[in-house]
Amino acid sequence: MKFDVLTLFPEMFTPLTASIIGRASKNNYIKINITNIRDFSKDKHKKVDDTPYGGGAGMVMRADVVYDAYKSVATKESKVIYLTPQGKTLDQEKVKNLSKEKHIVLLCGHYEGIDQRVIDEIAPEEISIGDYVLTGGELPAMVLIDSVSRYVEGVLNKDSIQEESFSTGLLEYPQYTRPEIFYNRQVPEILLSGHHEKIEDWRKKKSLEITYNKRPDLLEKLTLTNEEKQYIENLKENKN
Ligand code: 4FL
Repeated sequence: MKFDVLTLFPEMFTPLTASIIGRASKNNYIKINITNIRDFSKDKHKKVDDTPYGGGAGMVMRADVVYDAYKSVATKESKVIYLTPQGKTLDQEKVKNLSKEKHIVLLCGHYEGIDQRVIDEIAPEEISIGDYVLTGGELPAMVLIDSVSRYVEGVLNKDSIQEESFSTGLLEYPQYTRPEIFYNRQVPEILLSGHHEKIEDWRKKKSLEITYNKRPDLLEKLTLTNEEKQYIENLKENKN
């Protein structure tokens, strides 16, 4: 998987050299290429923005400069995404689908925005990472790269991706490690028992319980077995 990022602030992307994403890049499971939109300014002062027609505060990124940066990386094969609060909110299903792409181009806006004509011309898919305003699309682009890369072959070991609860649509069960007692709190007995089947059952129930208590909205989207539905009914009536 290759990511091309179009940004006025390439230095913001150094976090992607650390940890799992950094290793995935080094080992060539993913390729992250950062392009400075400013390199496509034809102006002797390297200007990339100008005052908005109609007046108002702030600056607008010029259509011609953004378009030339886009042209320098995009092919017919590219999935082009503009990170913007106007987009559909990124969720795990969208992340999984994007991981099937070969080439993703991420356009990051800054200042008061980008000239609408280049957005209309490129017609990128618009994606938001949540209903809040940031200083630019750079952090959202990194969030997308991180979440999508986790599904790329070789980036994670296969067990962790299958075991994780968001792939079942549920929240994670709690984890414990040494010491066995911490401030008088014992690790749940079952986890020390070595009964792998019972442990799996306990974890599944914990995932259901935590999802019901903290994010009941997530349960709406899921197809639950009758046993799972019954377990949740019992939770509601405090019968477990
Ligand atoms: C983009 C916020 C995607 C949330 C300012 C410029 C943003 C954003 N998701 N805020 N881009």
